[in-house]
Amino acid sequence: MRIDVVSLFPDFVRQCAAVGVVGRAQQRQLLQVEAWNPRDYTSDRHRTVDASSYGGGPGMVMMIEPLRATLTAVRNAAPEPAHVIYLSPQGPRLTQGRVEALAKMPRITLLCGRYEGVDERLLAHEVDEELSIGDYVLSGGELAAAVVIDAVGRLQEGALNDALSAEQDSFANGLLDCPHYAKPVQDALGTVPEVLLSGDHAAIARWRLKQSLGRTWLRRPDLLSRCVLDKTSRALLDEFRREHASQALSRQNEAVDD
Ligand code: 4HQ
Repeated sequence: MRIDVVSLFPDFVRQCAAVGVVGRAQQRQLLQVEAWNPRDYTSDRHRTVDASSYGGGPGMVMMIEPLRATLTAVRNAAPEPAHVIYLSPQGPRLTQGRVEALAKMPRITLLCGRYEGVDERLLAHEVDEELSIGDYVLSGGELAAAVVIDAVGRLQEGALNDALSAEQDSFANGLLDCPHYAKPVQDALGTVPEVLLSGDHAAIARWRLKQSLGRTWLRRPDLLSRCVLDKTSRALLDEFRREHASQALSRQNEAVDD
């Protein structure tokens, strides 16, 4: 897969994409990330990319022409459709479902805004999709683009050393991840749940699914209401809820005893 990024800070984008799993995916030629600087597509002496906002007020707006010229160069750099995505809080929020769909595309282009953003006419004519990484304000689209590159890059076939690990991710099944433990078994901070040491793979899978269901119910009930649980999952979640309720009761009694 190829990802082109249009940004006033191309080195920052390249550095973000050079580390960890995504960096390795590039070395393995599973992923190609190219950064483009709109300043290189200006024609004035000052390499101007922004101008003040019509209507007045503070802040600058990224102008049409340098971005249009950059996107033309991007399109001409490879035969596949460029599928241009603008990162902004005005878009629908990025989800793992959308990440999985983007990861299957041969090519995407990420447009990063700075200042107050990009001239609306360029967005209307050159952008296929707008995406937000969350309800907060960044100083530019670069970190949002890095989020997309990371989430999409790690899903490229062969990027993860263990092919199963992508299927076990949080959200891959619509649920939060279960707790994880490493050595030592005994520590001042606590002990590892017994079932994980049992070697009983069916019991371990059951425990993990139960924890995933329980944590999703406790921490993100909004996710749970969106997925349909089969009979086994409903039974496991009921078990978790009963245990949670009786644990809450004994905590209450301890508090009274003290
Ligand atoms: N910005 N999700 C404003 C974001 C953002 C977000 C990027 C700040 C675009 C112009 N992008 N610029 N949240 O806050 O994607």
